[in-house]
Amino acid sequence: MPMAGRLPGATTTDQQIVLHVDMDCFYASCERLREPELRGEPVVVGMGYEPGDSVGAVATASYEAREYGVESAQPISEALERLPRTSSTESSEPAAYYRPVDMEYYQEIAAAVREILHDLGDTVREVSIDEAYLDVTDRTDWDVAEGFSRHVKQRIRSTVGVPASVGAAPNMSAAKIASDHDKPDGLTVVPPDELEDFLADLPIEDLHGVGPVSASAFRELDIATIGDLADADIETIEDRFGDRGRELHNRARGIDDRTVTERGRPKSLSRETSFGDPVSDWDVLSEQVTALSRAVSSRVDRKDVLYQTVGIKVVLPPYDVKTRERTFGGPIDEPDLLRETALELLDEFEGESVRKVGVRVSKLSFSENEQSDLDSWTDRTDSSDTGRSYPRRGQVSLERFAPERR
Ligand code: DCP
Ligand code: MG
Repeated sequence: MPMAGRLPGATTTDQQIVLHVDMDCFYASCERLREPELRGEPVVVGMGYEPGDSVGAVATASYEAREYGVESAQPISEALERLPRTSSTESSEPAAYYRPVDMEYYQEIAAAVREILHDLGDTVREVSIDEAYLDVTDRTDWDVAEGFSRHVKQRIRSTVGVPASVGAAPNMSAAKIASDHDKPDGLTVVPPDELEDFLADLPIEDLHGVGPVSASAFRELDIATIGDLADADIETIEDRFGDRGRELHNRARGIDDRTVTERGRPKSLSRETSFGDPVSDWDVLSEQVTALSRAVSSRVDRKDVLYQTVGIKVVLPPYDVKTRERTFGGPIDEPDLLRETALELLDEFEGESVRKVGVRVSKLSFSENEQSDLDSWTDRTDSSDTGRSYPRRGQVSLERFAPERR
């Protein structure tokens, strides 16, 4: 089926090579990393499955559990009906291992994955804890893009130990579809000259942004595949779906002019160091924290930002993440106080063997002219901060609250 021609004047990004990386059943894979007995078994990660709990939902399920119809966002009661807990059944009946959500641990694994992505992509846009777009245009070429994409997967697998699916395409929309195409452990490369054929026969739901409701609305218009949408009359689509319809119509035709950009304002600024071998020497640890505090302070200066919370992260082998923080009475920029606070928070870990240590400032207040950047070790959602400016260093009286522990 021929695809409708490009819109006159539409710029193309055929020169781009975009990778989309999405981890497979991410939370379940993280659980398998610290509990290898769970490999190959049905695993459900969620809340509310303990006796006496009444509500809760599935965060994710391993592909083995998905075969029984267990899926993300399902009420946990329904999951338990489909697949009871291993401990509550005879060994011959199908059952799943249930594990509670442990965000801090998943964030730590996600950070290790991100480190690899930033190493392999020129620009990385993180869209969720387990998903990112990479601009790799200057790192590879279409004739070797498959090998490059495989390398990304393998590096994540060998360094961090969790499976990823990777899609490569000339634009973000198609890369997203490609990474989803062959999950789990998928690898789908769609060079520009194969894009039209690749998209044509896929069901309309495969287009990102088309959920069950839009899909049935499209079907009412006899549009069942992405190719059908590509061939559809733009006016009909715009009448029914508005601007979003125009965008989806373009994406169906392989047109998506977005370039991969990093995200906006960070929620926190941090610096961390990993040790090849765990370190328990107190002098080494406190020197590291001093150096990291200085590095964070200079980042704070560059970004012209104030912070209200100072925190440290200490990772004990293999991925046991401890965070401690202290929140002050108002926004500050005080390098000495930052360093002293970080060192005081570190005290608790004297004598521990440490794999990684980090210093972070959060509860940020931005002045008007900050540069956007990506430097937090947690979720990096765009902030809706109003950009008010706050008094500069020395102008704020510091009223110390009891440390907030978590
Ligand atoms: N998640 C959640 N609640 C949801 C959806 C997702 O808590 N309703 C969490 C659990 C997932 C993680 O986010 O592991 C990543 O979401 P994905 O949609 O990428 O799902 P998975 O990685 O689990 O599975 P897939 O292999 O389909 O990517
Ligand atoms: Mg995923």
